[in-house]
Amino acid sequence: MNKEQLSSALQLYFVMGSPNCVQRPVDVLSEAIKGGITLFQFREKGHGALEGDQKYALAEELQYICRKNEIPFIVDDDVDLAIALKADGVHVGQEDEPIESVREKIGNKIVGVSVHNLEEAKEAMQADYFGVGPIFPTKTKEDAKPVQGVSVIRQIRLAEIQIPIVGIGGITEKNASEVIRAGADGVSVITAISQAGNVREAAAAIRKEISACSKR
Ligand code: 3NM
Repeated sequence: MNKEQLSSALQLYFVMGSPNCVQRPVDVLSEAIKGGITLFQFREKGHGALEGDQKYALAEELQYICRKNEIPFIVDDDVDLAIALKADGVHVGQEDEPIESVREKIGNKIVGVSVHNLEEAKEAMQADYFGVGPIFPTKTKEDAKPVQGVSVIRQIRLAEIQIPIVGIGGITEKNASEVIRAGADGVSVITAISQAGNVREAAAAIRKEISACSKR
């Protein structure tokens, strides 16, 4: 996947694991795909998260749904799982494995890195994309850094760093366009899709907002 294709795939990046769902994760993912998500990250974290064989089995099921629908499948944090599943990529945080070692293990697959300021972005120039957050208040990540709005996205763009960016944290249909206008290629969303009464409609509403103000 080249940079243009990745930028396009990042438009509506749905992130989820079983603790984020009120319905069955396979149903949530299937409905989110029908609503128009463009990329998926399996993030099995938080209270009640599956481990071991159960985590692996759920990852396989979700990857199968992604493959059938040509949605790239990214694994959060767990580089060994990403390699075992031949996932399309992996996403790592600042506290996870360093990007150099991830890159060495995973080769030319997609590597995303969470960054919270310009300095971290400059240290992670081997990344294929940056996840910048938390943009808005979120209840999903217990150890989230302080909320900073869209300012870090603007700073990275002003520094003429061209790596694709997704904003994350508290993003909904109502505020997604602000993130794109600040210079992001897309938005990463957990709760606004995974816990919506109608998952398909929630995804479609966010996708519509992004398409309306996209640079393309
Ligand atoms: N990472 P929701 S915020 C997984 O700031 C994650 O890096 C963040 O969930 C960061 O869409 C976050 O439910 C949680 O707010 C996003």
